[in-house]
Amino acid sequence: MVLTEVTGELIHIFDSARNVAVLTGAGVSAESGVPTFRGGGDATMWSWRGRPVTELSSAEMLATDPTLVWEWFDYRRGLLKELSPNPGHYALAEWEGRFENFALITQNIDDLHRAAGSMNLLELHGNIWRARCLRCSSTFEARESPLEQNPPLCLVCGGPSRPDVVLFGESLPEGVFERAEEAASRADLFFVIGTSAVVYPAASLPIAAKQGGARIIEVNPERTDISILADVTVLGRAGEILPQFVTQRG
Ligand code: BJW
Repeated sequence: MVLTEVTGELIHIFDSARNVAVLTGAGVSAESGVPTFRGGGDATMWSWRGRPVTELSSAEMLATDPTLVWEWFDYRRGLLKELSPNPGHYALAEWEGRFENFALITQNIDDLHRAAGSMNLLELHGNIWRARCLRCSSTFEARESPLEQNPPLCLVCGGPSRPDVVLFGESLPEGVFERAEEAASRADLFFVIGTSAVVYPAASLPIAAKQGGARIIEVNPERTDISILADVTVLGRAGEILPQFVTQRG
């Protein structure tokens, strides 16, 4: 079913759910001004020095030119530090306390869910404000923007670091996907919000949820690869649709 607003029937499904899991992607941050990876809706897309994101955010680029990778992330951090959460992020933070179990799983590295107040967050692809030591593997917060040195040096051993994010061709951090899969499998309601659902293994989570018996609600201005699996696709912007689940309750 395709809708353009939150109906009474959707509110009823929302209110009766006990185990809720949510997968978000770049689209949930689009209304905050964060570019997306593949466009969609009227979102702007990341671009930098005319190079594709798939090349800049790749394990190959990190191996051949780590300085350039840090410059690309420094540029993005400069944009992100000026931006704030939007009503979609705030609605999700508010949902956290409403259900018996609630898991917010994000592919985003921008930290805006946390800035909105979400606490139980599973970050599948890391966080742009963290660095990881290439020598001792410690992770540490690295919030200076612009960077004082490239690469930032490890706070524990002084070794060079890399952004603590999952680049194309890299594996997800240990344990986080397993926890996300567990939450998806036990969900009775699963939201897929603002993601093109083409990057794996994140895109397999709605499938795990469906196999576990969950209803799937997608929120996106456009249909995606996952729409065929969704019980309902609400065509619209996350920042406009998500607050309706709360404000329209009777
Ligand atoms: C709105 C809106 C509004 C607009 N409101 N919505 C199985 C099958 C096929 C391929 C693979 C597979 N398993 C693994 C792979 C390979 C690869 C992959 O999936 N490739 C595909 C692209 C084909 N996966 C990996 O490499 C992963 N690693 C892995 O699997 O490890 C095991 C392994 C190791 C070695 C070899 C093989 C396997 C890692 C993936 C990591 C992805 N990293 C990135 C970059 C992070 C760092 C950075 O930011 O630079 O993560 S890629 C990029 O895509 C980023 C995102 O998190 C991710 C997903 O994008 P997302 O969020 O969906 O954004 P968009 O732009 O695509 O979509 C935006 C959506 O928003 C659109 O639909 C709009 O319509 C919508 N929208 N405005 C709501 N207002």
